[in-house]
Amino acid sequence: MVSEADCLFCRIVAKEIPARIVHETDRTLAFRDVNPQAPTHVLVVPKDHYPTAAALAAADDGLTDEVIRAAHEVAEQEGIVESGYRLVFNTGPGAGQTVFHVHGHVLGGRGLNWPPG
Ligand code: DGP
Repeated sequence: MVSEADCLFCRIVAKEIPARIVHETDRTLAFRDVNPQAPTHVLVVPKDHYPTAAALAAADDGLTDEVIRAAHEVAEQEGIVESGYRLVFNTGPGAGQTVFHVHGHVLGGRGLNWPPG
């Protein structure tokens, strides 16, 4: 596994830091956001360390597809597919990314406005 010792989400993947895990595959992990912005707020990450969505996409080995599929499976589990859910990858500090291990936010369970702030 590609891991970085000082990466918070690598440490969650390694189960060194506890998280409320809701979904797991060989190459992805999904856990509840510690500061939820909606009734459902789950983070989906690749287990390997890629800092941003751009870096993950550039790897081009099918992992991007797996992360998005896992996000949809989380939405199905959470019962938010019919009402609609949002999948967000904040990419770069200017877009609000604070943890540099790529993660998709799965948000739902309430009305979601557009455009986001
Ligand atoms: P972003 O701003 O897009 O990089 O999102 C980072 C998210 O990570 C933010 O919504 C809060 C969440 N987060 C930060 N630290 C932890 C943690 O230790 N555990 C969990 N479960 N979530 C965390």
